[in-house]
Amino acid sequence: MKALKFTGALGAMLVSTGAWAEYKLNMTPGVTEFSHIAYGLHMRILWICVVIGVLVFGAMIYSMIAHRKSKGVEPARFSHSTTAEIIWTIIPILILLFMAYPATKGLIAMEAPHDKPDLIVKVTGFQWRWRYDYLNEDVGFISSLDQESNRVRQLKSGENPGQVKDYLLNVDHPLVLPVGKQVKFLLTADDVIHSWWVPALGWKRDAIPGFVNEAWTKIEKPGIYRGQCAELCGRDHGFMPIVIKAVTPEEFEAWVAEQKKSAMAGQEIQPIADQS
Ligand SMILES: [Cu+2]
Repeated sequence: MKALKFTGALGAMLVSTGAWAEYKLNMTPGVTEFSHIAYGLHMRILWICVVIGVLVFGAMIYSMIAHRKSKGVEPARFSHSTTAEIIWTIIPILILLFMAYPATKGLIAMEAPHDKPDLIVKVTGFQWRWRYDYLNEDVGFISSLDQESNRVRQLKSGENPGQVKDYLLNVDHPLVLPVGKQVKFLLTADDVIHSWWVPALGWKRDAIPGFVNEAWTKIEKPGIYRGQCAELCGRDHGFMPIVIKAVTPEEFEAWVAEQKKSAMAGQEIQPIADQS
């Protein structure tokens, strides 16, 4: 009876397409040139592994079946083969070069884009929030976990947290960036090591006190891109998400103007309208 129930539940899970719609097995391709490089490398190496797996397991299974003892096959008795050793040294070297060349090219491109930056954003990690400063715009603010996630995370287990949208992945003030513009990030921290990671951008950089790390991005399409601190930085490490709101250059200009106005009036920085 138990087994029947289990099979039924498993069957229900498999046919409930709603659950599958959100379920992605593969890495996401992201929205920048660098994320496409990372995705391309990931796919290239995956297929190399698939081909190697098929060849190696194919040869093993074939050998086990075709050369089995019950068929009266006698094992060969040689102990050394120079030809085999040369082959199994050269082929892996070629495979490694085939993987290393595009990987190195991609890393070099990520380190030094040719264009000049249109915008420089300084990212500072704190326990446990991020500060963003738009260096050429004189705009800056702190971005913390959104209030609703913060309230719900402090409930005792067993209490019903309700439905919090983007639980622990939402912030009060997202980092607003223009699409199609070359953005340079300067990353540092004020207390311990943090790491700024938005998967859709295709890279992750440590934010280290006393150091300034650099990273670049050029976002291709408007949208909300979420990430998290990726360095275990203390008790509330899991509660310092990152949200990027990528908007058109015109919307960005308007947002910057608004921030400057409210900063001049001594008001708090206003979050951009909605985050959905
Ligand atoms: Cu952190």
